[in-house]
Amino acid sequence: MGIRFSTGIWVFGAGVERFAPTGYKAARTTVDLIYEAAKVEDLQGLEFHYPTEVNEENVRLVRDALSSHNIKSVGIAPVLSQESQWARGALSALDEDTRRRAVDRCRRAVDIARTLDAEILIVWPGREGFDFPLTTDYRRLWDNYISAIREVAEYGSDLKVALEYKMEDPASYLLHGSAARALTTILELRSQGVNNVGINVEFAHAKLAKEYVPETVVLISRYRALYHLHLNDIFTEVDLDLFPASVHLLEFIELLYWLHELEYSGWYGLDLFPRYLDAAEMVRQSINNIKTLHTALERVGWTRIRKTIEANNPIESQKLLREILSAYT
Ligand SMILES: [Mn+2]
Repeated sequence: MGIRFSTGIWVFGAGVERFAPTGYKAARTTVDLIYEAAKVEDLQGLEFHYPTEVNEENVRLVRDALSSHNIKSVGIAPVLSQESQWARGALSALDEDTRRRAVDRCRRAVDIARTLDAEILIVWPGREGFDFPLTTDYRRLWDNYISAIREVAEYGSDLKVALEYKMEDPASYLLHGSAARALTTILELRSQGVNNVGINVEFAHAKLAKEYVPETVVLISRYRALYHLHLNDIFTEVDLDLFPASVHLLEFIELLYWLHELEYSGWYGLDLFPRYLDAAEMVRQSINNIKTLHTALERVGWTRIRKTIEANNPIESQKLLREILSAYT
């Protein structure tokens, strides 16, 4: 099958959310969480936030724990939203001191990524936007944001910088609300000679942007910018990181087809929120959902699916969907 699965170490954490401010479970050290993650048979990679989950103090312990469990460090995500210092923006902040601190946070995250041999810097620009109308010079906001991403990408020139877009929350309005908006930043930076910025597509965030995710990954791949995936699912408007394919099953089937067709060779990252569930079991079931769907597609045959799509016949496509579902056993 050749799919490499990773997930965030935060998936194994206490599960703090706005309606459970102390979490659903006890807090544990990152090394203990790695031990927990290692129980998931098909998990080959982990992602970490800097500095909350990995930092200068524990990075060697984390590296040793990963290597003793034969798990790869995939990506580091600098924390740029969950602290009061970023309330008014981080990389795009109109306050220059704040913006310098945000760039510095990313540079340190790059250093940690190098120590752990991680290939991706995940930038989730959750505060890069604004909260209220008539408060912001949008020209300065965009200038600040793009020049900060440029600085980070140049510092981390040996890494892939993956922007994770989302419409809103925590900021009321985010600059990168959709794949196309993130692509404008990527293309602008390329015109300045910066070629290591791409996208981390989170399934639920794409749904919030009213995107059809199979088409979205094709658009992004057109620009060779599909750097990473955060697979999960969502009912309607609240981002609760559900089991992948548990709501949008048919869309997920087509997504897996296109990732194969595009020869996507990156990680299949899982961004999940187990809440009160056992985290290892949620990751295990998520991987099984994806593997089983992938096997169903294989059984039907990639060529057969490609030919049906090429035929551009909606009636035949419905027959194909049922064929894939009956292969899904
Ligand atoms: Mn995510």
